[in-house]
Amino acid sequence: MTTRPFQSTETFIACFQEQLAKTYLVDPTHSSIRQRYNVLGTLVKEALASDWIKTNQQLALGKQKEVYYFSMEFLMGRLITNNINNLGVRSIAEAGFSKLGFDLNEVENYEPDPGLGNGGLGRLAACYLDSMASLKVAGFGNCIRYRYGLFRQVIKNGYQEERPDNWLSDGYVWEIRKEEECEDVPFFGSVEIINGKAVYRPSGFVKAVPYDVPVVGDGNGFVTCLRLWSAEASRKYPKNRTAMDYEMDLQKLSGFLYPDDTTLDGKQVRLMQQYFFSCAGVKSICHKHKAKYNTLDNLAEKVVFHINDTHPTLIIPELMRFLLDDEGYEWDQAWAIVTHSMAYTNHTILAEALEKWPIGVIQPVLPRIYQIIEEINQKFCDQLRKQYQAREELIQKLAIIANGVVQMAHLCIVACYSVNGVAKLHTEILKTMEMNDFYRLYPDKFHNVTNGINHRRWLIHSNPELTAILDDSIGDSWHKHPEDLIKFAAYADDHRIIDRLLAMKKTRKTILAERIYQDRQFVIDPDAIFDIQVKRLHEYKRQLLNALHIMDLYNHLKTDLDFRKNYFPHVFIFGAKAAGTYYFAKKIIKLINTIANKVNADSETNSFLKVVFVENYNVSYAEKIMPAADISEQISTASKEASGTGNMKFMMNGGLTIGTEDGANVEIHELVGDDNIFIFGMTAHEVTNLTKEKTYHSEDIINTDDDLSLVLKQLVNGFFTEVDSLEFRDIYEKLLYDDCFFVLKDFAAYKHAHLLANDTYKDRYRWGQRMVINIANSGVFSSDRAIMEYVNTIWHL
Ligand code: NBG
Repeated sequence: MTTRPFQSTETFIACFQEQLAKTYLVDPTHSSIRQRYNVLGTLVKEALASDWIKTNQQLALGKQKEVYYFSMEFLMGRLITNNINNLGVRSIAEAGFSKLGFDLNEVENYEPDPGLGNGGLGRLAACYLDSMASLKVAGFGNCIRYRYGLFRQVIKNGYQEERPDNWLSDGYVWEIRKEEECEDVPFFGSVEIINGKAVYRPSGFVKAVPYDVPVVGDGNGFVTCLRLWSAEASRKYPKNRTAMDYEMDLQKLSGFLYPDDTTLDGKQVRLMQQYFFSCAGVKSICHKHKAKYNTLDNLAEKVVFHINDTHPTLIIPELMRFLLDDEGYEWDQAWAIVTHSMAYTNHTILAEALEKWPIGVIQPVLPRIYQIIEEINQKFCDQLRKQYQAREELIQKLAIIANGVVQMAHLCIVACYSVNGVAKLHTEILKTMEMNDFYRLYPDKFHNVTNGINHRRWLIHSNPELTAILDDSIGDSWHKHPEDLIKFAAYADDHRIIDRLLAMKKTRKTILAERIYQDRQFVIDPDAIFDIQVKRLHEYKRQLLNALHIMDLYNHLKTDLDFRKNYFPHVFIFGAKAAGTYYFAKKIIKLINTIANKVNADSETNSFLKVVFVENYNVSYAEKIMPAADISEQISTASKEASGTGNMKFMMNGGLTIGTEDGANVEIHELVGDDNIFIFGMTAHEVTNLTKEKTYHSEDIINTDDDLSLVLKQLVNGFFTEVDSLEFRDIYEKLLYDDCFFVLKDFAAYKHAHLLANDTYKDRYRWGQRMVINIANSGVFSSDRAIMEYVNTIWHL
């Protein structure tokens, strides 16, 4: 194309027409939304190409340090809006489309929302990539190009059903296949020792093909990328597989994203996926580095490998393998490079999420890698014995390999120069409890970087109404310096601003209500309180507490007229996917939908109380939901939620939190003070102690709380006429006999927090003041701040 499409409205229209004709042989009036989307995407990609090339050239010349962020998940959301905005071409695209009679929003909404992640961890990685590009930090993502993302959720008869997320069905306009940069990844086979050197003979290879997706910085001409690896047939074909079997293996390797519960089923495939992208990523970084510097001696000076949770841990032994076997380094030299270039972030203390690979699984699949892990372990244990005079008992506890399993977190802590938690409380728990022995061994390795969210996506793009209020009051410096949002605190007594904030909330609630109506043909009133809990479905997140509380509210509304008089109408909104094999979580979805059917159908109370479960909650749905909440539910059992990031998104959009002292809620609480958040329930300390003491019996609570006792009975006594009375028996029994997340223990406190919120909301002006305080203090939760902390305290770029 000779003309630059985004020079003017005219050039845009001309280029658009030309491209449309070239690709699809249609003129604009006969084009479909799909065609318009693909053509617009192509023009935007062309527009960012020169910046992308320039950035790569600068980085090649500049020889600055780079960071490679390895993560099994990147929940990028739609990129078109981001790219158009960050390139600064929105006004031209908008004007051009309006002349052509098209709706830009409609076309933007056509983009598939790739579900390459489960939840917070994957979305965090995406926010971090955006911040890196926007702050001109040379950072790149590494992940798998899953053919199918996390399932698409359908609710049928109140139950979750999982459908394939076929996000690549029509191609992906942003990606660029880099055939020239493929890497072979070996699997299985045997290792021989020849002249004291290990020689690995894999039984076969898989070709890893990189697809690069650009990540465009905010108006700064800087473009980095997310590299997605796809598995294809290698020329070095495994001898013992038929073509058909081999094709099946490949499909599994980059076929599906695993949901975040780890069942034994499919463990080997998951491990192979982890090695697949770890190996390809490490090799390609090393090859690039060698081409640039002619040596790997200075790798640790120029490269940081960041390990996002333990899933990419295998980059540690893989880099060792590469240096030892392919490059001929001695162990100590190689180990020095590895241990000076790797950093690890821990995202959970939940035992079931801390990865442990049975030796019987890892050794046959990755024989050479397993050998290297064994040697690392051996040397580490020897060092504990000699240098620290550690007792055998402690050595057993800290060992990387013990009781027949490889503990990936231990490997990370031993090999990485930095280990960080994702919120102050979480890091404290790591240091004083979960990883205390390691902390005493390596106190200097431990850091905290509280998570952050990308304020460009979660405020500027998702909430233009609030953005306008902020720009009019405090100017727009906060777009580049989100910490400037604090200036907004000066408006806490400004009636005009508070009126505008309340109007903004109403607008955003109306927009969400329309979306919900489109999806579920269900009407909700934007004048009611929107009380929202959206996140993965997990017992520790306690959607069940929320559900039981709604049942209790309903009982009161039915029987207590005074209560009804005092109750401000509420709409409770849920959004959550449960892992397909997580039986209990799926039951909770069914319960929420059953409660919804019951209360929504009751004409006596449904002007006060409605319940909606939105289907297929994902990033683009979240963009509509986050700005629309009056109340944000962050009610995990204290100590269990490492940070949470939804809590920050709601806060930034003026939602007030009902929450436990958990994860980043603690820091939100510190910032806004007691009056501007509704904190309730047990503290992390209390949870830990009570768990240890084993003295908690939920029956004792039920026996003294008639309301709660009634709610529990209703789970099983035919109260829900649409289901069999056995439907929720398991929930009932779990609560009664094994309430390990203290749902019932926190029930009364939760109820009280809700009453307080209800009363507070009635004074709309005071509520608006609280919104101001929350918004003003949310700047520190920008991912720009988090990335700068990584840059300064961990990556040292
Ligand atoms: C999740 C935590 C959240 C946290 C995100 C991002 C995993 C393993 N962990 O609390 O549960 O906000 O990580 O750090 O998904």
